[in-house]
Amino acid sequence: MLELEYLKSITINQDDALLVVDIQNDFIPGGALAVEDGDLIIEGINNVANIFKKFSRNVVLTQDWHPKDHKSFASQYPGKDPGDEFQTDDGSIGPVLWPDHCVQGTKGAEFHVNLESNLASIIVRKGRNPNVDSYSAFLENDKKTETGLAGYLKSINVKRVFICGLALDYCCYFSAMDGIDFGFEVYLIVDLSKGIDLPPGNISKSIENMKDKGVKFANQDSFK
Ligand code: VGL
Ligand code: ZN
Repeated sequence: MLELEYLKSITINQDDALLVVDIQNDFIPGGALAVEDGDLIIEGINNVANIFKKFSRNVVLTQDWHPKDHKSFASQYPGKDPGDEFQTDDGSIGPVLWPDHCVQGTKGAEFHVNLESNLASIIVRKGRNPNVDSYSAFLENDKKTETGLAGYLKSINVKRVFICGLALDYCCYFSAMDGIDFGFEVYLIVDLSKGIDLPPGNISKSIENMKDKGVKFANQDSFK
């Protein structure tokens, strides 16, 4: 694994926001698109979210929120299986297909019961267009359609965005990369994020790309 430098003693203020990505039943062991050890980060996320609640009040939750016929689901293509490589020309869907997950209004789409979702100041629901996936909390996968989060954060003067959650190499990763493009100072809280690693090696590749992009790295003890 890549050697990373972790920032220490980060003091949270009103220019900061915490972005908690997709802590939903379907991404937790037992769910449709389970991320290994996804349940183990929830307590730490709550702790950090309470620090943000106190010193910045800006806690953003994202919720993957697909219609039941979403085109990222392998079930939409006869003969295809979850994990199969598949990409539309404009990148709206892919690079792989997923099992049906986080369908609007289902148990799998709900936040995990242990997540203190009452701490949220705003909840961003993404992946609502059946033809376009949205890994990033800022931009859908067509790389054109904004979710509105960047504008919201700018309007309340947020400069630094701290990202944690699921999955490290998809929604956390694309949120971090887009966050930089939108002009934020972006931190990934590494030990409060877990990845899917599909295709294999994807987690280290994502971390490498984030580092090159200027994303900084923290862990849960950085805030104490
Ligand atoms: C995610 C794959 C499909 C994520 C969402 O939250 O990282 N990954 N939908
Ligand atoms: Zn999804």
